[in-house]
Amino acid sequence: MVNVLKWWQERVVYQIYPRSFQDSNGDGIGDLQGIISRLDVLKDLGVGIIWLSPVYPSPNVDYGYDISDYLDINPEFGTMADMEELLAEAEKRDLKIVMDLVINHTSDQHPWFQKSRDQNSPYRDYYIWRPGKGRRPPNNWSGFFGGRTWQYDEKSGEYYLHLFAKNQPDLNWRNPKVMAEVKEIMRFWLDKGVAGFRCDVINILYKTSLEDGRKSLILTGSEHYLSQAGTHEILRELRRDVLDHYDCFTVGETVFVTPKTALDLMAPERKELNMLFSFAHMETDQYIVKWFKRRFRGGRFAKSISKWQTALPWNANYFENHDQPRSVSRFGNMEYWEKSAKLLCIMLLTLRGTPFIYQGQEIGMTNFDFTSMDQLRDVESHNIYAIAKGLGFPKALRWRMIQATSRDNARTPMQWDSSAYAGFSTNEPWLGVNKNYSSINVESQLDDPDSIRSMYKTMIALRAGSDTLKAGSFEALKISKELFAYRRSLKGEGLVVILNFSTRQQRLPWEGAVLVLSNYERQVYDGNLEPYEAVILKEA
Ligand code: TEU
Ligand code: CA
Repeated sequence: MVNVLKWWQERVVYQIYPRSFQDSNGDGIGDLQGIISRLDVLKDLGVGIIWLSPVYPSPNVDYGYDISDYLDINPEFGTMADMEELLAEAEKRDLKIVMDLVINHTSDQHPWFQKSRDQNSPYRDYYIWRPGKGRRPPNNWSGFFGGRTWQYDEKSGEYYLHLFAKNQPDLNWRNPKVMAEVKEIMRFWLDKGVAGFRCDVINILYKTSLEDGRKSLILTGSEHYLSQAGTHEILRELRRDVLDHYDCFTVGETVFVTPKTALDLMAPERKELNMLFSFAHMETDQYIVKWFKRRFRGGRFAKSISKWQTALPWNANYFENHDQPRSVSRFGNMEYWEKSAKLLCIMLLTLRGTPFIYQGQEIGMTNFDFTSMDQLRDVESHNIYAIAKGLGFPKALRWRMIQATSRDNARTPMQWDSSAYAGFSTNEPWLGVNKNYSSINVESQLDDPDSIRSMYKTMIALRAGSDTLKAGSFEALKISKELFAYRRSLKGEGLVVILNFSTRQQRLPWEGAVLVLSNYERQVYDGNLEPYEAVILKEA
């Protein structure tokens, strides 16, 4: 069974947000040489694939997710030679590199867009330009960052569509020239030895209609572009004409998918994506939208995770990334910081599917300790703060919304050691370092067998050596408000994982099983679980 797994199913992925990972030239911005200098510590951790958030030239409105040149490297991060060195150094260590493919939109500074502003340009139809309706935009759609989705361009005399920031014009995927350009971009990177792509908001590429949408608190108009037939055709063509000609994989970032629409995007027989990130489990602690927080409950989280573990033939499992708050602050408990971080580690590495670890998660990095908006850099956070202010939300409430949810929670510099700027840089970084770097950092955990990082290293090795954890089936055994138990089984071996998502002792006896591992000092499992205890049991 296990030898039917592909290498991207066997390996663990580590996501790097290059701007905040390691600065090598003292400009306060992470870069490729910085990443190269840290490859050995990633190899030591045991990961097998590195996903780089975008490293292409970008005006940094959305810090790299607004791309102005797909075939080069952001000079802030280094040169193409540095990228080629990174690929070579990674290969020496048997580390695969995966790039971030952002093809729903470009930067408004991309030459294609600048040329398209001329109505007679051959690039006009690379984007979605429409006349307004009188003085109103072409339709009533709302955007992912809040606010409008059409920007009027004086020079062009028309509006252009942007589902994200106004500096991120949507590409027109009805245009075969766009398809041809993107195929070349993918081949360029695959020919350099890139091992695949994380595909940014990949299920919204094709807009079936530009009609007004049904009014929605979340996204007015999304029924016209979410997982449309045209998008499936695009994904199948990219797979057939490009991806299937390389030993590579794709993981789609797919918004608002259900198990059904997810299967239509990633089931092997569909020949579209190899796997995908769903958001359902990341929405169990919110009301309607992520800015309105709801008390986290392990049981709700467990129910959502279990549903997706059984709904798809393969999962891309994650608890945090560059868009999400830190998982130990959100799903764990700061009073049980170490235990709850280890519980999340044990859960992530024992679920069925490819585990994705985000930089800093392996040492229990926490949400930021900023005290005001002027310390934040994220365009989404500033947009939302301005909208909330316009709606009359009190300042304290606005700030609490941002503190709990801002993407900058995940983007503070990687905490390497207790020296100035946490060893990330020798100068003031582009975004403030969390002051807890003096106690939460890689160096203080590297050689500590009881550290969170050591638990990640142990669990990555345990998974690597276990056909059951890699290829076994998943079965939920118990889900209560604060307890989650499940079984992974393969060829008669059963591994039972029991998680206590609470600050109280819980009891769940399990006969006929021996303790494999706990995040507490324990020789045997007596059915009692300490606060935030996680145990793995092997059934006889
Ligand atoms: O994110 C798409 C997206 O939907 C996110 O905005 C998400 O909804 C939210 O931020 C987290 O719940 C992708 C990238 O991951 C994000 O960094 C980019 O800003 C966005 O696309 C536009 O490229
Ligand atoms: Ca730098």
